[in-house]
Amino acid sequence: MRKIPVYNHPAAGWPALASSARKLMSFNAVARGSRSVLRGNQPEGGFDCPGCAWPDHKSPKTIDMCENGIKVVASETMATRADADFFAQHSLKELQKWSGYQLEHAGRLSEPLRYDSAQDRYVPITWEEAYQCIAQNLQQLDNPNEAMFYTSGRITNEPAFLFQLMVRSFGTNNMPDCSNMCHEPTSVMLAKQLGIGKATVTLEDFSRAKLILLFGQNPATNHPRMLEMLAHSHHQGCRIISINPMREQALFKFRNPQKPLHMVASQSDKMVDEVVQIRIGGDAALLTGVAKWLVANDHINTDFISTHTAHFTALEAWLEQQSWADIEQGSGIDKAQIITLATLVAASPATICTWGMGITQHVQGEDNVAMITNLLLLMGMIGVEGAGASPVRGHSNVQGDRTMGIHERPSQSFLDNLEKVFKQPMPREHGFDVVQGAKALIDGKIKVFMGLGGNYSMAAPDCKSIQQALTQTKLNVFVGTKLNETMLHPGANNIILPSLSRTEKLTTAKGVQFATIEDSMCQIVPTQGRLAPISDALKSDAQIIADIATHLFTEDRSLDGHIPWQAMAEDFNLTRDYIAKAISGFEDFNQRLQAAPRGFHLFHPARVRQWHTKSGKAEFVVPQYPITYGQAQLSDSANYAGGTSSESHWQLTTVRSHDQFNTTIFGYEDRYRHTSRRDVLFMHPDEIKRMGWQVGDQIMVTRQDSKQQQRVLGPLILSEMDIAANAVAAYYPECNDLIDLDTHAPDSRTPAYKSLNVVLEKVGSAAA
Ligand SMILES: Nc1nc2c(c(=O)[nH]1)N[C@H]1C(S)=C(S)[C@@H](COP(=O)(O)OP(=O)(O)OC[C@H]3O[C@@H](n4cnc5c(=O)[nH]c(N)nc54)[C@H](O)[C@@H]3O)O[C@H]1N2
Ligand SMILES: Nc1nc2c(c(=O)[nH]1)N[C@H]1C(S)=C(S)[C@@H](COP(=O)(O)OP(=O)(O)OC[C@H]3O[C@@H](n4cnc5c(=O)[nH]c(N)nc54)[C@H](O)[C@@H]3O)O[C@H]1N2
Ligand SMILES: [Mo]
Repeated sequence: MRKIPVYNHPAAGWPALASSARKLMSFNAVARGSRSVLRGNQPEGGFDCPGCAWPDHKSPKTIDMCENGIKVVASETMATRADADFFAQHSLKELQKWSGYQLEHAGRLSEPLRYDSAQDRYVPITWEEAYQCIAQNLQQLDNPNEAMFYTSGRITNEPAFLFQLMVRSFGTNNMPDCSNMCHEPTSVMLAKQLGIGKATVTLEDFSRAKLILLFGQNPATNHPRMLEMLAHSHHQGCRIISINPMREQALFKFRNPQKPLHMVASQSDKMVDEVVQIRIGGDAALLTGVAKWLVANDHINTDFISTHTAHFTALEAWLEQQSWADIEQGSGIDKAQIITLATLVAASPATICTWGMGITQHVQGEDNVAMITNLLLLMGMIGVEGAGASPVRGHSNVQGDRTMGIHERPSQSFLDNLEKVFKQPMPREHGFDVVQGAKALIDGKIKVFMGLGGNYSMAAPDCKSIQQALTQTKLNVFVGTKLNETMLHPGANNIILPSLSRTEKLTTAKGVQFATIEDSMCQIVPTQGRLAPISDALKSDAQIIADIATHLFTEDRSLDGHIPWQAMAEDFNLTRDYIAKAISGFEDFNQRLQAAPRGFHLFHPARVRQWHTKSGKAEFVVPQYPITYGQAQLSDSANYAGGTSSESHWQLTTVRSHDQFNTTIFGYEDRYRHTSRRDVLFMHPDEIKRMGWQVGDQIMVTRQDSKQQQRVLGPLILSEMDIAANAVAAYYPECNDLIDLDTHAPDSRTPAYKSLNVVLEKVGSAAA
């Protein structure tokens, strides 16, 4: 086997600090950015990092920020502005050709803008004109369901609460959000199995765990502060195993910026002990093998199962039917290795399963989550110290936005409460999620699109069709901090509203406001920006929503009358008092924050073994898809038109580089994967050799979608990576047009971004 270039250096450490410093400089953010970094994730009076949703480590003496958090802050705090002068210089036609990197570096949006088709440019507009245009267009719709309101998970709780209230007061539940593309299979399955769709662990559990199974996650890049926790757990004697088609090199050694010896004497902590290098989409098959062995060999917790669970016999019967041949084929792992893993699970008194997008973004995403939960239930690992389910959320407040009611399928009891508190009817019909909304947009059924943050058309599948559909609407409204691709496809009217970022100070007539977020482990944390806003023209997300509501709900429509929009935007304590009345679990919200300025943990029934499920017990669930699903799809795809030999059929997974935050591209360097470009296709060196190809070759990627249409990307440049056989990887979002709107998990409808069957064809050689 050929040697793959490995990243032998520890993760984090000096290269990370150097990279952060470079980033602050490249963003023209040194003074503003460095001041704000010192206040990031600090217990009192600072802001919660707008990066990922990993909880704060609460050590008051240290700076609890990571390299990639600093990049996000640098991006927010940059002094350059994409202002009227900028837009006067660049037509939309020109900007449409810009890369994500260029758009990101154009600077902060700093005044309200509307698109002027005569000049093909964005031009300034007053806030008042913008609000009137929005209110008029919404009021003129035949039906509120002709409007759609997207949210991205950066938005803090208070504006999120106001947003869902405004949208529902208008009369629709059309509220797709980034969760639909992210941890929706987790939310759906955990709710079904445990009664609540959230992590059952806290950080303290990580200190006590004896075994951590890390599924489909790359924390060194996406949750770097988690490395510190993993290193700590490892130091306490915990075994950590990564289940991933890739050997993510940065998971092996960690240089902790908080430890002086690591920085000056080149020491490092160890983290992951082993990698189970499964096939793409092979997780449910692997877990089936583990569960089958545990049940067959009586290594399960029968007391817990009989007291706390339902449907064990159905799972047991199903496990019996699964053959080891299918398990091996589906997972790509041989029986002996699966038994070794099962033995570790059997011996562990405290097991945490933690997971990311490698689990959820598959057609079998819900099955994967179900099998993880099944494993924890078989072992009685819910509601005990050091154990449990730890889905690691993406955006810093994606979990909180959901809790606040950003949901296209709200529960009836949530709506009942809103009606009681605000004394007006709320729409009951389910709204559109991301893929349904995109289809409705493409079918011309959506006349007004509004995005509160995010970059909908790049994050979703079928980007080009969505962008084309956006040009057919009556109005698109974007509330954002930075220019992005979705803003460049104007409908009849197109408005950009610049919002205050999380690091900036929010001062209202009622004084300086702080907001709150909910992290991945149900901790409600206050966040307060300190920096002077980049422009006086900015408004907070909450103020923008309140202003739209005030213009929208005129006497004629008289939907309003009971909701003090302006007062809530000016005084977040008042908003929190309403949240306390409307959302269960938030009783005495303000008082609890006063008593615990660092925040508080939301009650989590499954942690105390209360099961708010259909059966009143924790539920085992049998997977819906055959465990060989991914492999069967792959061999089906061998019949593609365009495929020349079975060897050219691959599964493609799409991942984040070390230098991006979702669709925001900070730079081109993926340090841990040895590349400084984004148009790469990663493949194992043995596979490159098998194909007779070379590193640097140009490869076209073709995918036949569910409507038998060919989607083509490339050429991409072949690059080496230690990745499973038959698997290739490339970067999101450049790949997103390969993905169609029909390839998704069945209930959550999360697109299968992580398992795409593709045909590869060499179109040019390295030397050329
Ligand atoms: N710096 C930075 N931080 C971020 C983000 C960012 O873009 N940049 N994004 C935020 C968001 S919104 C999210 S959701 C999270 C995402 O955090 P992650 O979930 O870590 O993100 P991904 O890069 O999508 O990759 C997940 C991992 O899944 C693996 N994988 C692919 N297919 C499979 C499979 O079939 N099975 C298994 N077991 N593994 C597989 C890949 O090899 C990769 O290691 O990070 C958040 N934090
Ligand atoms: N192929 C592929 N596609 C994927 C994924 C994948 O792994 N592979 N991952 C999916 C996942 S997990 C997610 S979460 C989605 C992400 O989808 P989104 O959340 O839609 O995307 P982002 O790139 O995070 O959005 C960035 C934009 O948000 C705006 N913004 C930033 N901060 C603020 C703020 O404080 N206020 C306001 N109003 N706006 C702000 C800025 O204008 C910025 O341009 O992508 C999904 N798409
Ligand atoms: Mo995400």
